[in-house]
Amino acid sequence: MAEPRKKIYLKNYINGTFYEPINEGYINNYNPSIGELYAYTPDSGEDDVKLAVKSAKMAFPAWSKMPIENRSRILMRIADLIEQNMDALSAAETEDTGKPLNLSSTVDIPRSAANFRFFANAINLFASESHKMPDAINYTLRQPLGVVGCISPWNLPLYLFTWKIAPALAMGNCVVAKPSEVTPHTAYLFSRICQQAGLPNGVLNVIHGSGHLAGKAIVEHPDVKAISFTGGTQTGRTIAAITAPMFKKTSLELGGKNPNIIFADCDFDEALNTTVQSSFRNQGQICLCGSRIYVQQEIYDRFKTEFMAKTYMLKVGDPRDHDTNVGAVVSEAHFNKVMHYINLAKEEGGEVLVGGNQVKLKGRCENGWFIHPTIIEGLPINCRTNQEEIFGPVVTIQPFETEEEALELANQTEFGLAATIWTQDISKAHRVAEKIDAGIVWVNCWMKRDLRTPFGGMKNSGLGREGGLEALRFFTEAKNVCVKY
Ligand code: TXE
Repeated sequence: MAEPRKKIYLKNYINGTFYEPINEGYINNYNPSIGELYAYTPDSGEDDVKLAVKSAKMAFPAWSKMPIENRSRILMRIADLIEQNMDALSAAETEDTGKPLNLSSTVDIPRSAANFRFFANAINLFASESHKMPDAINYTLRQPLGVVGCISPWNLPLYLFTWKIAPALAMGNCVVAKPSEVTPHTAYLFSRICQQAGLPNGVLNVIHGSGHLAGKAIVEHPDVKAISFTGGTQTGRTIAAITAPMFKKTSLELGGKNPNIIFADCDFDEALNTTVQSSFRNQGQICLCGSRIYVQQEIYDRFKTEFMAKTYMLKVGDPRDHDTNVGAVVSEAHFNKVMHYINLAKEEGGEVLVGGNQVKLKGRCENGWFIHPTIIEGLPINCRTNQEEIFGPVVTIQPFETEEEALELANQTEFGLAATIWTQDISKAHRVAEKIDAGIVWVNCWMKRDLRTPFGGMKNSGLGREGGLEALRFFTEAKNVCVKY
């Protein structure tokens, strides 16, 4: 009989050193594709956070004064090391999340390196404004804030963790960061990479643990000057209620319920193939996935039939297999949540066209949490299935007649993160893009990302924008200096 595999104990990274949590408590960490416990994550508390903030404060003067070229060089080294460790990081991301290895190795980990490379370059070009008056000149200093907190979710673990940390560090801040307790593994490996890259001690501190203990302690700490958060809308609301009276800078990237509007004059095949991706990539667990599909009446039947056929063809399988399209959802709790929504959709009168069921695989993954990609038809816009973020491989599909109707349907939720529009009519594309309630609109594409562009949502999808200059500015305090001559 095979020896049971030794469990991994992850550690906090504080002041350049790896520590066990002070309270010695750990959280069980499961591999969702096999349904097995495989690691223990520190269940850190306020005391660990206090140590991390203290070390970040100590590191701040030297890091913020370091010449930009030197800071940039260290960040580049981190990017290089992420690339050199691509295989190990991709394997860990897949083990932790259940996502296909062909996704972690082509999207998650390359993008994590790209985040560091992008912001390492960006600070070399960053400039602040100056405003001339007849007898004076104003210039704006963009000074780092000090210690900032970065809190990230489980769906794109290292990708979103580095998306926050890289601009914060680039602008000369020191960071206390917490990855999701559901998927902490790559953040731990990443802290080892930072140590190896020669990031000075205390500049980045990684605290593992739950949201209500470690996360809350970071948010509440008076010396943490800003919070950059990605996660659920309710958590965002809880965080905002703490940071608002403390006047902390807060950036919130929250949930979505994104419309995918497909007009009859679209490039049919492009729209169809991309819609399969935008519906089910990463098991539908991307805040940018289009979960409400609206198709113009003239092509509705054909689109529905071909979309169903392509969805049937998706291979739900072992995330390690190179031809797997859909892996496991992230946890048992999330599996139950998504299945609950599928049942709710039926109660609300929806007809399941494809999927709706758990997938039981054979062999290694027989105890994993897999859900068949699911398409539901026949639901009104105001039902819970069409209003709440399910965050799984579940979409609804519905016909519409006119542009006005499509817009009305698209905008009738409390969310406003992303939208996709499919049409060959350039005027219509611009018109709809302008009127849609979303911070990010894709026309005839999806998930095409230029890291210089503003990224974020309106309404209940968040506050503030990440990406490019927006991120660099967020992590600074603007100070205007007016000099009279
Ligand atoms: O997210 P949480 P969860 C949505 C999705 C999902 C739901 C809940 O619908 O089903 O949110 O997921 C930390 N103070 N999204 O529960 O709780 C937490 O430890 C400080 C959308 O996993 O928001 C983790 O590090 N921190 C989404 C991070 O916040 C707290 C991505 C996110 O966890 C905290 C993920 C607190 N009080 C989920 N409570 C997206 N839009 O990308 C939790 N955390």
